[in-house]
Amino acid sequence: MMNKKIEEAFNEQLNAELFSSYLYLSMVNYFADENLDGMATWMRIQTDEERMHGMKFLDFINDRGGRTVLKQIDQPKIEWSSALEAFQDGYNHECLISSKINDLVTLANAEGDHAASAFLQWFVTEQVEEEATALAIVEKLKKVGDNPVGLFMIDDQLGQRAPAAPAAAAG
Ligand code: OFO
Repeated sequence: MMNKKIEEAFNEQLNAELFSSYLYLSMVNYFADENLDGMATWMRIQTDEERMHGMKFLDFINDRGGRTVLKQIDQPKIEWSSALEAFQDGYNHECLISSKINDLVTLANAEGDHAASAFLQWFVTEQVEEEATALAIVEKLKKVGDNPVGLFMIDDQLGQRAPAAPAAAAG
C-alpha cells in the first residue's frame, strides 16, 4: 500500500514532468518558427525525455498500488525573444525541477519510505545532468551573442543530438 503523502506528492511531480514536456514542446514550435531546426530537433528529444520522466512516476505510483490522477497541465509560455532566452528559461526550469526532486527526497526520508527514496535517486542524478546540459548551451549562446554564424553553428551542433536509447530513457 502506498503512503498517501508520497502518492499525492508523486502525482504532483507527474504533472510537473508533463508540464516540462509541454514547455519544451512549446520551444520546439518557437525554434521551428525561427528556422532554428537543430534546436527544434534538440528540444523535441527533450520533450520525449520529459514525458518518459512523467511515465516513471506514473509507473511507480501504479506499481505501489497507489492511484495516479492526471491533473490539468498549465499552458506554457509560447514566445521568446531569442534562443538564449529560451534556453535560459529551460535552465531555470530545470533548477526548479531539481528543487522539487530534493523536496520529494526529503519527504520520502521523513516518511521512512525507502522504496520511494531509492526510486528518486535516479532523478537526483538525472537533474545534475539536466542542469549541466542546459547551462552549457546557455553559456555557448551568451558567447556568440548576436553573431548569426555562431548561432547557426550551435544550431547545427544541437541538431545532431541523438534520441536516448529506450532503456536509458526509461531509466
Ligand atoms: Fe528536465 O528533468 Fe524532468 O522535468
